[in-house]
Amino acid sequence: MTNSMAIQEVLVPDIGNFDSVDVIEILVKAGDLVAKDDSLITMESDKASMDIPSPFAGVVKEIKIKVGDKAAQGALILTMDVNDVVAPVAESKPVEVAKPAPVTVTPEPTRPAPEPPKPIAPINKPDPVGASHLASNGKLSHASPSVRKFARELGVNLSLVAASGNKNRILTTDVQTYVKGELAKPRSDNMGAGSGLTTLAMPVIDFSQFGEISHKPLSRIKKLSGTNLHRNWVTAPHVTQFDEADITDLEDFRKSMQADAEKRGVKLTMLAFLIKASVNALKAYPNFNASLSPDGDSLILKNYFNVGFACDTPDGLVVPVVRDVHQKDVLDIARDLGELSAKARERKLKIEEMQGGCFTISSLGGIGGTMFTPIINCPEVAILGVSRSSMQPVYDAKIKIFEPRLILPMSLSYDHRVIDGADGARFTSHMRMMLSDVRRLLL
Ligand code: CAO
Repeated sequence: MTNSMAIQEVLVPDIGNFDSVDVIEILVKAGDLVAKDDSLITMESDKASMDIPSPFAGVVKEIKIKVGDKAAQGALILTMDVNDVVAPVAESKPVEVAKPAPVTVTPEPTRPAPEPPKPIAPINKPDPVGASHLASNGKLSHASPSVRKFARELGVNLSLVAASGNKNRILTTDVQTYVKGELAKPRSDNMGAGSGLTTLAMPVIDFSQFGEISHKPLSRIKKLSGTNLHRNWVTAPHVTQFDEADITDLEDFRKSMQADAEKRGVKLTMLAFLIKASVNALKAYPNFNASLSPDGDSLILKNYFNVGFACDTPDGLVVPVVRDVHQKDVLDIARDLGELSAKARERKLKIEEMQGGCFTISSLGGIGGTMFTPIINCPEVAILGVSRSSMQPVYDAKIKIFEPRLILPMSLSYDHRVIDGADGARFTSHMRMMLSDVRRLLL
């Protein structure tokens, strides 16, 4: 049926055994010049998707259907001004899945019989309703159901794909080219939603061209800790606050207690005092004894005080945790340190002995170095690094003299999302105060 000699109605053709099918995409708009067989809309049932081709060449007058409608055979899709380029189909044919039925052209402008849609492709997941495939040039991009399916499977947005086919049609090879191009681009690492981090791909270099090489596989611990350290490094914005503590008196005290501790089978190390002092500082600055909630909206404050310590083992770095430090004296802490370190080196640490930490200390004092920037053991929010203490001249203003004092370098890295710089400096000042005054520390 025609509204005038030039205006033709385009109806949903025979679409096979489907009563009512979703319209998932409108591929043309009013004013578009379409050729016969150009896709007009895409329909999708729960089993198949199909493009409905234009039975005529002409100019689209009015779209009579919209995305989200359900339509059956005979439903009006659009009207088209065909002027004198009418090419209606002679007879209605059922849908053929593999190939469209041949079209017979008659010169009379009769109501077009439904034409078979393009081959049916099984569906994966429809694109978001209403998401027209507008190409970068602003025109609608066309693709067969099989190409759309292919793109959906790969998660490719067809509007971003350059079409090389006839009449701006996107071909399978166009989708492949697009994917190859995207893969070759600098990689966006999976570092949490919205991280926005883009890193250059590491170049693959054959080092043997420069000299002799050999391969050494990474230990399981090294692989695991490497992945965690990398995540923590890129997730938490780190700031490292450096400070120094005068531990002259503390070291004298430790040495004076050493023999007594040994009798009890304990090696009284500086680390035990550091752990004790850190809990005092965590109590004074509770935001350090916290974790950021997963949604990033709040702080989870902890009323327990478990302190982890980085332990160097032949297999790599592990972090055993001394539990309930606030309920322990320095000797208890030193005993725990000795036992946990021994277990770590003998690979006998249990998982639960490495869990539940609130704060971590990484001591390189026994090895060397002046300062370093430790990586936070997330989801903790801070870590204290200590380096090798050394005798330094310290000016005593009261007696106007330089005195040799044992100075311990400290490096506190904190998560700047949680801790402000002022609190970072307050925390290390508190540590300095505790470590320089044994009485306070042991109270
Ligand atoms: N300054 C100077 N000397 C120090 C010191 C310091 N800050 N800390 C420790 N020492 C000395 C000790 O007095 C001891 O000397 P003696 O043998 O003469 O008594 C010696 O260094 C070795 O100490 P230790 O290793 O027995 O004990 P510790 O408490 O210092 O360390 C542990 C224990 C488990 C922390 C350590 O063995 C370790 O594994 N450290 C490496 C941690 C690490 O790898 N951190 C980096 C992680 S990446 O962020």
